[in-house]
Amino acid sequence: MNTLLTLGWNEAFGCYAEKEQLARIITTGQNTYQGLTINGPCHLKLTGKVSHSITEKYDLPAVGDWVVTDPHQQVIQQIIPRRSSFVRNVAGNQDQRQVIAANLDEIWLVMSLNHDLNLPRLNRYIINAWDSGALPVIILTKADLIADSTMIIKEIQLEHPGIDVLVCSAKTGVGLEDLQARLTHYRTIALVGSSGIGKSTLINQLAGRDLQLTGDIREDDGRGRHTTTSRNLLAVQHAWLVDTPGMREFGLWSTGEQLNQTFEDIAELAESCRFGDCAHGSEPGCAVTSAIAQGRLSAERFKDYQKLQRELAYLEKRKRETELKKRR
Ligand SMILES: Nc1nc2c(ncn2[C@@H]2O[C@H](COP(=O)(O)OP(=O)(O)OP(=O)(O)O)[C@@H](O)[C@H]2O)c(=O)[nH]1
Ligand SMILES: [Mg+2]
Ligand SMILES: [Zn+2]
Repeated sequence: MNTLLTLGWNEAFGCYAEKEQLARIITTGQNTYQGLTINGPCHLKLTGKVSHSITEKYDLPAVGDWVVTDPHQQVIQQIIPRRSSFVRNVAGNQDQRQVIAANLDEIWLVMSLNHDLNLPRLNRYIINAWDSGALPVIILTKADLIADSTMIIKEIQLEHPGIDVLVCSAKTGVGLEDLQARLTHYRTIALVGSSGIGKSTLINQLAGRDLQLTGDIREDDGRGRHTTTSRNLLAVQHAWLVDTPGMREFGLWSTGEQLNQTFEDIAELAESCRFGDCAHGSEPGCAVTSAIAQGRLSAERFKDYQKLQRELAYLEKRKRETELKKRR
């Protein structure tokens, strides 16, 4: 049986209802939702009131969302504000924003080491991922199909110094341990990327059993067949993985606003540093390093924060360069 903790609940959501009435959305259908509560699975519909209050797709319950149900666990009375969400802008239209998954801790941007590797597309994914409020991780699959991936990895790491790049093969098992190591603390991780790159295969490997269907890629052009057709939240080890259907295109562009919200605690600490431009290194009177020393802030979390800062600086630089080029 699940507890709120094993469902991925976090105190930071705040207190909303009796804990029996809290459900996590594990998959969505046409106007119906499958949820999971501490008492087990439930089928949910939106109440008329909630339905009427929804003006755009973005506000509909998405996989990973937390909702408040009625005592019989039949209807959704409220959607709890998301702490993060991976959003795709369909054709740049704000009304068409689609939430791929909500309340994520990490987003695995999956690409395969054969035909799929497309660095400009990777950049678009990365920007959206940072904007989600979750940490992006680059996962390169099908390592068995390439003799040597060192150069590609170097190139990606140089472009994205703030992001972990992991290489694996579901076929040989190479690199799976490093992925496994991230499946702790009932974190929620979405796998996104094109069709046929092995997202579902990877999930099955990590789970040690076939949770998801997988499909061959087409022989003529190496593209996938869109085997996975719906988004699903799956319990794998001590984490929740969201399998998603392969994407064709990806809308942009981010504002970066959500980014700092992810690390609100650190931003708040930084305000008490003696120097306004404190780099939280060896400066005297640094509130961040003293919080780490006193165990009030985990060093790991601070490392993630620093990565984010580096990545943001990089994105800013890229944006400026793009704008300069446009003006010329
Ligand atoms: N050689 C090799 N093939 C792999 C690997 N991982 C997956 N595949 C193959 O790639 C094909 C596609 O795998 P899927 O897991 O269905 O791909 P997907 O990303 O889930 O695709 P969609 O559900 O369509 O988005 C299958 O034939 C897998 O056997 C790998 O590490 N090495
Ligand atoms: Mg799939
Ligand atoms: Zn400081």
